[in-house]
Amino acid sequence: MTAQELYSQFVDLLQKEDKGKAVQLVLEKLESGELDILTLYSEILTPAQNGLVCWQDDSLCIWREHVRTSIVRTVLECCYPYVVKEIPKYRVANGEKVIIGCPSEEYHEIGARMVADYFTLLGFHVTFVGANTPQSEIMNAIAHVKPKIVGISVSNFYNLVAAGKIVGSLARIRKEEDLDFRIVVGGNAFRLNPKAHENIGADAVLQTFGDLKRYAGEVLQR
Ligand code: B12
Repeated sequence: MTAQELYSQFVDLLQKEDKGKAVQLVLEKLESGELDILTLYSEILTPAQNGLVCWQDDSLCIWREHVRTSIVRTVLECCYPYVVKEIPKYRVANGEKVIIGCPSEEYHEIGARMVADYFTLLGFHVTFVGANTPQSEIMNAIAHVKPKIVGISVSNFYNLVAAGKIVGSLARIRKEEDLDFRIVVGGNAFRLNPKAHENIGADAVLQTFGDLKRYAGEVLQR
């Protein structure tokens, strides 16, 4: 079965809100080796999520978006053993630490969650602080974890201001306390605004697994 066929089957199950069969389909394909994590994330789950469109007058759409996202979230969590199993295929790091999170009021978490798994595949130790995390808590996590990379995910354009404040504070403590970490950003808000990462002072904007792998290789070689 091609990735395109699997995508169609998966979206059909999402539309029927059949969580059991959606999870089963993915796990069977991963177990048989017909599917790998990168194909699943980039060619099936990401387009399935980003293909969701709600029109303003559709009262059935938003709550259904919640249901579908929750099914995708379950699929992601069930896949974690396969993420761990595939680390030897992609490893560039040796347990160096990464923190991934989203600013306050940013409730879109699937992109951030996938990126956390991308870093795991690359051999990093990942601390996923998740959606809607206050700036003070992100700072507390950094003081405790002492990461090599901090990743901030922003989907909604309006949360770029909050992301900018976090990046500004991160850059300040990095300088004041002579810490050695990179600040990377990603997500829909940066895809639509190609200069935004420069304006808020992030070290890099990354979106795909390929971007991450190349950047991680450069950071670790320094
Ligand atoms: C699902 C969804 C929701 C769900 C989210 C549930 C959840 N728990 O995550 C719910 C229903 C809650 C929701 C709510 C809202 N949403 Co919404 N949502 C979406 C939708 C359809 C899919 C998002 C998604 O899951 N994508 C899948 C992931 C895997 O893709 P991704 O985020 O692009 O991530 C990839 C890369 O960008 C990258 N990446 C992501 N983050 C990072 C971080 C780093 C560090 C790196 C390196 C890489 C990286 O890696 C990922 C894998 O490839 C998008 C559509 C879209 N095109 O984005 C709208 C969208 C993001 N939502 C939108 C809006 C407007 C809203 C609401 C304001 C709607 C409303 N009126 O209430 C609220 C806001 C909530 C809030 N305060 O955050 C707009 C945002 C537009 C804008 N202003 O910028 C979008 C674009 C829809 C649209 N076309 O209008 N939403």
